[in-house]
This record gives sequence, C-alpha cells and structure tokens, in this order.
Amino acid sequence: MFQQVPPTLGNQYEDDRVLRSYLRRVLPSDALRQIEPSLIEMGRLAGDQLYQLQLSDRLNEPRLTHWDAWGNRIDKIEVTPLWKLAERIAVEHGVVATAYERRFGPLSRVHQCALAYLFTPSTDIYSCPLAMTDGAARTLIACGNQKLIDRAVPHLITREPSEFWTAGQWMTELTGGSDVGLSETIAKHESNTDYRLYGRKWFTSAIGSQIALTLARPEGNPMGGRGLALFYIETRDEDGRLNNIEINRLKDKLGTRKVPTAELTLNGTRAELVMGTSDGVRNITPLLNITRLWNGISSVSLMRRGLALALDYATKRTAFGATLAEKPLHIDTLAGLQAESEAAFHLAFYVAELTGLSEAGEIDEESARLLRLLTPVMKLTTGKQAVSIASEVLECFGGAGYVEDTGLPVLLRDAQVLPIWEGTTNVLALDTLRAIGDEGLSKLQRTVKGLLETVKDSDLNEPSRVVLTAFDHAERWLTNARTVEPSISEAGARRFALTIGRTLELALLIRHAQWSQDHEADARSKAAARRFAQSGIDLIADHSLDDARTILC
Ligand code: MFK
Repeated sequence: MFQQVPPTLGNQYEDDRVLRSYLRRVLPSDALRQIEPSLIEMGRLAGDQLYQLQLSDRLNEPRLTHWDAWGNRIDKIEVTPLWKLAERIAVEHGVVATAYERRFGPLSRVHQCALAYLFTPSTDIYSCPLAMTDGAARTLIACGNQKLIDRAVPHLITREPSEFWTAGQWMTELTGGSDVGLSETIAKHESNTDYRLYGRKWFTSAIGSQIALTLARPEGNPMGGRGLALFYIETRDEDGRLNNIEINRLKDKLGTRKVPTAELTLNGTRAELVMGTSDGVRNITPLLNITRLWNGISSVSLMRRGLALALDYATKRTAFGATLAEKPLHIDTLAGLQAESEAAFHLAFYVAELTGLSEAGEIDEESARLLRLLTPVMKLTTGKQAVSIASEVLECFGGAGYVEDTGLPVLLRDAQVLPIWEGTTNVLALDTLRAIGDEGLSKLQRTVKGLLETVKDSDLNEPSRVVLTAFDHAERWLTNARTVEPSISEAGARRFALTIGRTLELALLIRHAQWSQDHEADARSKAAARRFAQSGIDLIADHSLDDARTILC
C-alpha cells in the first residue's frame, strides 16, 4: 500500500545557503570561525529536537488558572512544554545576550539575529518574549536610568537560566493598538519616581514576564502621546504575588496560540518612572524599533522554514509520473518563492547591520537616519511577504498543507500576525513618510546607487535597471504627492513604502549576487535577483482618492 514519506528537516544552519553565504560576506573570516559552532548547534536543535517537540506539542496551549484550591486569586499561567525548553535554550545560547556581549562590535547584532533566525521557526513564537526582553534592555539603556539598568538589564541579557527575566511591552488599550496616545491608564503619584497605575491593558503578549514597560498618563498631564509617561513594572513581589494586576483572560487568537496574550486590569500597580513624566511614546520607541527588527527576522525565518519543508517534500512526493521536484511548474513556483524570500532576507539583515552600528555607537548621522527609515519599511515589507509565502507553501503540499496534524497550517496562522503587531502595514507606511520628513529620498538614493556600484556581471544589468527605474518613480511620486495635498500622499503611502522596500531588497540581493558570483563562483543569488526583479517591484499607481471613495460609497 502507498505510504507518503513526510517532509523532514536537516541542520537548519548547514542547509541554509542564503544565511551562510551572507555571513561569509559580512563577517571577517575569523569572527565567522568563532561563531559558526554556535550556529551549527542552533541549526541542529532547530531541525531536530525542537522541531520534533514542536510537532508533538502541537495541541498544547497556555493555561490561565485564576484561583487556587483554597480560594486565593493566583492568576497563574502555565506555558507549554516547548516554551519551557525554548526559554532555557534561548538563554544558554544567548539569543538575546549575544547582542549585548558585543564580542564582534557592531556585527554582534548580526550574530544575534542569525541565532534568532534559526531558533524562531521551531519554538512556537517564543521569539515574542525574547523580542520584548531585548527591546526592554535596549530601552532602559537608551533612557539612561542607571538604577533600573542595574536592577533589570543583567537579568534580561544573562546566559544563566535561573537568573533570566523576560519583559513585557504593555502598550495596547481598548482605545486601540495603533493610536497609543489615546491610552486611558492613569498614573497616581506616590513619592519621588514611584507611581501607582490604574487602567486596562487590552493586548499584553507573553504575560509570564517578570517585568514590563508600559505607558500611563500621570494625573494632570494632557491627552496624546506626549502626555503619557514610560513606566517600569515588576509584575510580582518577592512572595510571587501579582503587583495589583488581574489577568482577566487569555486572548483566543487566530495564530501565535502558544503565546499567552492577556487582558489585564492594573489596580494600583506599583510602577516607577523610567524617564521623565511625559513623552512616553517617544521614550518607548527604542523598544518598538527592536521588536520591529525581530518581527522582520521572524518573517524571513518563517519563510525559510516553509521553503525548507516544501523543497524537501518536492523530492518525496510523486504525481503524474515524477517527483514534484522534477515538474517544471512546481520548479517555477518554488523558484519564485525562494527568490522572494532571499530578497526579504537581505533587507532584514541589512537593518540588523545598521542596528548593530547604532548600538555600538559607530553609526554616522546619515546611516542613523537610514535606520530610522528602513526599520518600518523592512518590517512592513517582510511581514507581507511572510504571509504570502506561507500561503503558497501550504499550497505546495496540496490538501496536506490544509491539515492540522502535518504541522503546516500553523505556518500561515503564525505568519498572519507579522503584518499586524508592532505596527500594521498602514501605520508603518505612514511612519515611513514621517521618517522621510522634508528631506526626501536623496540619501536613500545614494545608498541604493552605492549598492549597485559593484555590479559588473551583465546578467545583473536588467535587475539594476529595474531598481533605478522603480526608485526614480517612487521619488517622483513622493515629490508630486506632497505638492498636491496630504491626503494624496497618505492614500498612496502603502504602495510607496512597499515599493521602497522591494526596491531596496532587489538592490541588496543584486549586491550580494555579484559578491557570491565573485567569491563563491555561485550563480544562485544572481538567478534569484533576476527572478525577483520581475516580481512586481514597483507597486506605485496613480489611483485617485476620489475613485477609491466612489468604489466604496
Ligand atoms: C516576533 C517578533 C516581535 C514580537 C513582539 C510582540 C509583542 C506584541 C506586543 C504588541 O503588539 S505591543 C504594541 C505595538 N504597538 C505599536 O507598534 C504601536 C503602533 N503605532 C505607532 O507606531 C504609532 O506611529 C505611534 C504610537 C508611534 C504614534 O503615536 P503618537 O502619539 O502619534 O506619536 P508621534 O507624535 O507620532 O511620535 C512621538 C515621537 O516619537 C516623535 O518624536 P518627537 O517627539 O521628537 O517629535 C516621533 O518622531 C517619534 N517616533 C515615533 N515612532 C518612532 C519614533 N522615533 C523613533 N522610532 C520610531 N519608530
């Protein structure tokens, strides 16, 4: 009787041509030699033990217990077995710590993102608490509050599991996840920098954390984001009792179901000011930028996982007389997905490089502005790609991709969160326009042209032309939209930001393709660049807002 062989994974580092080739280009060979054992080990865990546990852990979900047997309110969260193991592995392998130990200067962020990229797809979005932990450490450091840095940061970046704390990021309230300035939580002053918080937080991810950074409005402050202040909370006291926090319920989400995301009531929660009594939104932005980087790395890592499974399965599944891997249409389909994900990879890791330069204090003003601009661009572009690739990957398995116990549908459900949390596509598209400000695109244009300077292979001429044409179009559109009226640039912001993202992805892929051709005699990235160049880089269209309104009325 026929038996289908399921897809399997090998060592997720050793099998990843794109990651390995990229690291060979950006890391000095001595640094690569030093970090490679850690990547090989993480790749082994991700492809073997963690992946097997992920499959067998599929039906487990976090549980919230409100009361103990004796009537005491405990609000205890029990996470899944994989999450418990994932925490230990993440801490011991420095999936957060590596960025702060800074063994390789600015490139430590690249090392850390490579670990996170390998770790994420096999650990049921344990990347969520790690992202917030990383972001909280970065925010406390950026705010310069020495007392809180000394108190919390060593726990957030430790490699010792018994010392490790995770951090939450409690921003979203019932008034909305995007317009954070509407937050209603009130901060009543007690003494010095100590306050008590009263309010409801509506979407607090990974609620098992030991600390949280949150926003609240000190009494008497004006409305809006500037009237909010940034607060530090320790969630439990020394006896393990919650800090006047009630966990009302866990969210029943489409995906990321292993992440215990809760609704909370803060009822006199003790909190400490992190920095000043206002400008909370601005002060928490280091956290947003780090979690947006993690979001992008998660996007490319989930794309890679889907493709690793689909590529393997194509060699094992036979239909109409041959394996799928031999079928021209299947080859063409997979090649398109590979090119798309390869382009996305280079943008996510480019932002990691810039983030590392910034953290090491080695970034110049121009690159700092580029980082500010490219963080939302990268997050929104890769988030969209992750959903589309996950959907296509499921289709590569036919009906099996739609059946839960293959472990495949979760790829699509989890990917769907990536364009939503940490700023939706539209919110980040508007943030892109704000980050460009009055300066226009001249600096980005210099960067893009610089990326193409090394191109000498004539096969890359046409992709390079696509980059320059798309970029030119984006620049003209922006100049024109801004001379008309704000609603025009707002209405086209998403198409504009995605065009910038995809254009830069192509430019980065071309730069890498030339390098790979020169140094590895490998033409695969070049083929990917040629393919991606024909995959809808320029999405700008002159749709009229009046037409859009007409369609909807
Ligand atoms: C798996 C990996 C990741 C997992 C993490 C999962 C955890 C999930 C938990 C969550 O979902 S947490 C909620 C995430 N929420 C958001 O991301 C909020 C989305 N909304 C925005 O980003 C809005 O644009 C924003 C709240 C920032 C707008 O608020 P405001 O009050 O209108 O602020 P405004 O005036 O735009 O910005 C205030 C200041 O911050 C300005 O500077 P100035 O005060 O100097 O003028 C801005 O320029 C600056 N700013 C804003 N965004 C910035 C920034 N600066 C640097 N970087 C940014 N990204």
